[in-house]
Amino acid sequence: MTGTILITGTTSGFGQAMARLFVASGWKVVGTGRRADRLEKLGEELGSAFCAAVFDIMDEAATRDALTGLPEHFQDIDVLVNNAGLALGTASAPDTKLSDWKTMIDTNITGLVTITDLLLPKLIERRGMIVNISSIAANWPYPGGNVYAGTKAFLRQFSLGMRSDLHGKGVRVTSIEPGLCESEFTLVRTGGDRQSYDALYGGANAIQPEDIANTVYWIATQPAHLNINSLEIMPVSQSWAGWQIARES
Ligand code: 8X3
Repeated sequence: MTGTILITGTTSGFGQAMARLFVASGWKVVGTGRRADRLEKLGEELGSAFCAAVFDIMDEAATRDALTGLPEHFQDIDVLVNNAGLALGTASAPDTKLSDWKTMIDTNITGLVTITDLLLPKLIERRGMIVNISSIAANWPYPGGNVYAGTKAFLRQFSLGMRSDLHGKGVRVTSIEPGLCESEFTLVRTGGDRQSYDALYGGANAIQPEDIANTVYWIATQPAHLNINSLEIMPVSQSWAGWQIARES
């Protein structure tokens, strides 16, 4: 089974790995992002099955223009992968910046909802699929997760709600909730701090972007009568710790 897939955030990490895998598997891929140079390079690598759409997902008008401006043979989108998103910092709530919180909400929620809304008529027409990249942070609170985790919980619940709203229309919706994954995502989260990045991943044998690409590919190629509602994935090295208790003495 092949088709046309639009993947947001293909300039690095999960998105780039997905673009490579889907093109290699015979799909047409629309890859989006803000960094034109990176998309251009990916386009050179992947050839004519890849179409770069450069825009900022936080800009509604730019998103609309980019979608309407897609070449005709990339317009019939069967699968939307909402992959673009970010975490800014792991500080405790009193030590975070409100501007960082708003950037995460604008990107992870407002941007995602906007592109989903714009593509919905096409996805309904084509009995398509939406795959939302959430996080284990949606399901399990941890210190420093605060707004990032909140955005990912929104995403998981939005996915399930969309399934209900699209009942009977043949559109499939999935929330994927990955845990510790080695990608540029964490370098963004640490503000480019390579030492923290290395300390986090050292010996952890974390999830790789290709693992998530394989998962999305598996979901996208399930028979049309099956819907994967949600899928939580961790590396074997990651598990839960106990409750924290603030004692009075
Ligand atoms: C981020 C994964 O493990 O840092 O979505 O919460 S984790």
